[in-house]
Amino acid sequence: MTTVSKTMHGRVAVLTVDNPPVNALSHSVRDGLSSQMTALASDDSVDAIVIACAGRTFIAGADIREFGAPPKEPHLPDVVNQIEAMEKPVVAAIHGTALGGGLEVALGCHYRVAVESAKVGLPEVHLGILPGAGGTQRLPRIAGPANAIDAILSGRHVKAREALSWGVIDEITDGDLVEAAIATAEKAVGKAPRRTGEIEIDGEAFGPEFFAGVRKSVAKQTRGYFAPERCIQCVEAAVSMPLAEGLKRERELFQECAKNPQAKALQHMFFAERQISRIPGITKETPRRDIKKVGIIGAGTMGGGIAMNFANVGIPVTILEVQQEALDRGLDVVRKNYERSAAKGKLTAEQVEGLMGQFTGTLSYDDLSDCDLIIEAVFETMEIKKKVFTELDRVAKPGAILASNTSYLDVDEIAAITKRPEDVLGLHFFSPANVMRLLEIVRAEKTADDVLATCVDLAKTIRKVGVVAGVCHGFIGNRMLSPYGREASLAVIEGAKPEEVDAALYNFGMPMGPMTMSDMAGVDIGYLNRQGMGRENYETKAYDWVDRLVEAGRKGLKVGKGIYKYAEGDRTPQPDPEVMAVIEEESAKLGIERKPIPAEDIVERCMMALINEGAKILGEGKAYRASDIDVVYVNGYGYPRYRGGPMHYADTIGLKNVYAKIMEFQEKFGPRWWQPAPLLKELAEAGKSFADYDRENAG
Ligand code: T1G
Repeated sequence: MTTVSKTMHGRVAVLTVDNPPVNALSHSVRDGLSSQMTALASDDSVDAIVIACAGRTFIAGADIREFGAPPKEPHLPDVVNQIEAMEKPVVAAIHGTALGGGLEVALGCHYRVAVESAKVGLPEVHLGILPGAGGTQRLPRIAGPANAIDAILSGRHVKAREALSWGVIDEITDGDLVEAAIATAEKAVGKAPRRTGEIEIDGEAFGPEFFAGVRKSVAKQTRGYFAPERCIQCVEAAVSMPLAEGLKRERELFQECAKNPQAKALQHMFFAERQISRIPGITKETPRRDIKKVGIIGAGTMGGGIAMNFANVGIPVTILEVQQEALDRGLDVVRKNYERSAAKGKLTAEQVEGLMGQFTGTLSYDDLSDCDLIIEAVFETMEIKKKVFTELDRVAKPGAILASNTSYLDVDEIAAITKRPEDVLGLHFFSPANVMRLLEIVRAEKTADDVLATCVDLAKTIRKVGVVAGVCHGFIGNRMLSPYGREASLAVIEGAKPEEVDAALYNFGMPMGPMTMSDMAGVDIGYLNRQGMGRENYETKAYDWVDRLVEAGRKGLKVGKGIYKYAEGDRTPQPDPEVMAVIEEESAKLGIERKPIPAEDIVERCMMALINEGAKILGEGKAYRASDIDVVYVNGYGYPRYRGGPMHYADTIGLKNVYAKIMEFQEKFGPRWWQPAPLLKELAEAGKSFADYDRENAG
C-alpha cells in the first residue's frame, strides 16, 4: 500500500503521507519517504520538497504496534539523516501533532511551517523509551539544551507559538498550510542547506551543574523510572559530542530502554487507556443524550470537586444542599480552589469569575428539573441514597441521567427505588474529584445503553479516564483495595512495624504505603465500615489493633495522630512508640510470636491479594478486560505505571507462578482469604496470561 504519494506544484514536489489514523511511521511510510528522497535528489524537474500529511495530523511518531517485531529497513534514524543530507531544501508542513518520530522527521527537514493549532513534542518517555531518531541530538541544537530537556523529560505537547519561540518552527501560517510550505520551499531554493544537525551548541552554560540541577528537579516525579535518566544522558551527549557520536550514544541508550521491561509495561498502559471506551453493546451508532446542564447533590468536598469538572469545560452546574450554610461553605471551597490556581498563575481573576459564574446554588430539588444529568454525592448509606433518588425520580425531567457517586453500595438497589432504573448508573469519582483522573462508570443491571455511552463520552469531555465496572461491593478499585489492606495490616500484627510495611510498598513504587494512606483518609472511616459489617465478615486479627487506635482517639492525620504521630502543621508521619505498644499487646493477645518480615514478603502478599481479587472481578465479568483493571489501579491508586498495573505485573511474573504462590499462601495462612480466583487457575493451567484473556475476549 502506498502511504507516501507525490504531487508536483511547479518545481516543488509535495510528498503526502497518508497512513490513518495518525500517520505513524510504519514500514511503508519510512520506505516511501526514503525512496522518494532518493528519486527526488536526482530529479532535474524538482527544486525543493515539502513533506505534508493527509488526515487529522502530521506524523504522530513511530508505529507503536510495530514495537517488539524485528525492525525492518529503512530504519527511521537513517531516513531522517537522509532527509537532512538532501541538497534541495525540504520543508515540513505541520498540522495536528508532530510527535516523537514525527518531530524527528520535521527536525530532519530544513524548514518547518505550521498552523497555529499545531503542536510538537517528544513523548517517548511516556512509552519507556527515548527519542531514537536523532531527537535528543537535534532538539538541543535547535531549541537549546534547557528547552530540549524540558520537552524530552515531560513529553508534553508544545504549542506552535512556543515552538516558534524556540526556533523549532520557522513560520506559523493562517492561510493554506501546504501553499505556505511551498512558498517557503521556493524561497529557499539556491540557498545553502540549513541543517539542524550542523548547529553548534554553546556548551559553556550546560556543564555538570546544569545537569545535576535537572536531575534534582525531576527526581521526585521520575522515581523508579528507567528512561528519564537515559534521556538526560542523551542530552549530555548532545552538548559534549559531535552529531555522529551523539547519535551513536542515543542509539545505545535507546536500545537499553527498549529492552527494559518498563517499556513494555508503559506501552501496555498506552493501549490499555485507549481500550477503555470499547464496551460490549456500545457502538458509534448507539445514541447519546445531550448533557448541557448538570445537577450535583451535596456541596461537600466530593460534590464541589465533581462540580468543578463540569464547570471547567463550560457545562453549568446547579449544586443542591440541605442548608444555606453548608451550600455557602461548599461554594466557598470551590472558589478557594480556583483562587489557588489563579495564585499559581494558571487562571486569571477574570477566568475565576467566569468559572464561578457556571455555579448556581439551591436548597430545592425542584431547581434540578432542567438538568440533563444529576449526580448525588451525599452520605454513604443506602437509606439516605434511597431518599435522594426518590426525590430525583420526582423532579428530574424525562430522559435525565441519574447517577450515584457511591463507592460501595449496590447501584441496582438504588436504581430499583426509582420508576426509571434504565436512567440510573454509578459515577464513582475519586477524591479530590477535581484532580484525580479516574472515574469508575458503574453499569447497573438495567442501565440503558445510551445512558452508558453518554457517560463514557462525558468522561472524555471532562478529561477523566472512565472505566466501566459492574455492580459489586467496592466495584473494581475499592474491592481490590480491601484484601491489599488486609495483608498489609496482617503483616503488622505478625511482626512488621507500620513504617516497614509502608517502606516496602513505597519502594515497590506506590506513592505511599497503606498505613500512611489510612492516616490520610482517616483511620476512623475503615473503623465505621467494620462496625457496620459485623465481626464475622472480616479478618479481625488484621484490624483489632487499628480499632484500638481509633477508640483511643487516633483518627489519623486530621487529629494529628493515627497509626503515626504528626508534629503540629506537619504531614510527615512519625513512628510512635505508643502505637507499637498497642500492636505488641494485640499480637501477644492473639498468641502471635512477632517476627521480622522481609520487605519482599510484604510486597508479595499485598500484590498477590490484589491480583487474585482482580482475577475474581474479571472472571465475574465486573470488569471487561484485565487491562481495564490496570487502568483503574494506575490512575486511581497510584500503582506504578512503569509496572503496567497489577494484572500486567502478574503477567510479567507468569500466571503459573502467581497461582503457585497463592496456593502456597493458602497452605501457610489458611484457606479463608486465600482462595485462588477460578479464572486465575484456569489461565495458569492453560499456560495463558491476562493479555491472552483480553485478546481472546476482545469485542
Ligand atoms: N502508533 C500506532 N498507533 C497509534 C499511535 C502510534 N504512534 N498513536 C496513536 N495510535 C492509534 C491509537 O492507538 C488509536 O487507535 C488511534 O491511533 C487514535 O489515537 C523513533 C520511538 C497522536 C495525540 O507516543 O499521543 O516515535 O484505538 O485515540 O486522542 O523516537 O494518539 O483507534 O485503534 O490517542 O486524537 C511517539 C502517541 C512514538 C504518540 C492522537 N509518539 N499518540 O490522540 O487519538 S515513539 C507517540 C498520541 C517514537 C521514535 C520513536 C495520540 C495522538 P485505535 P487516540 P487522539
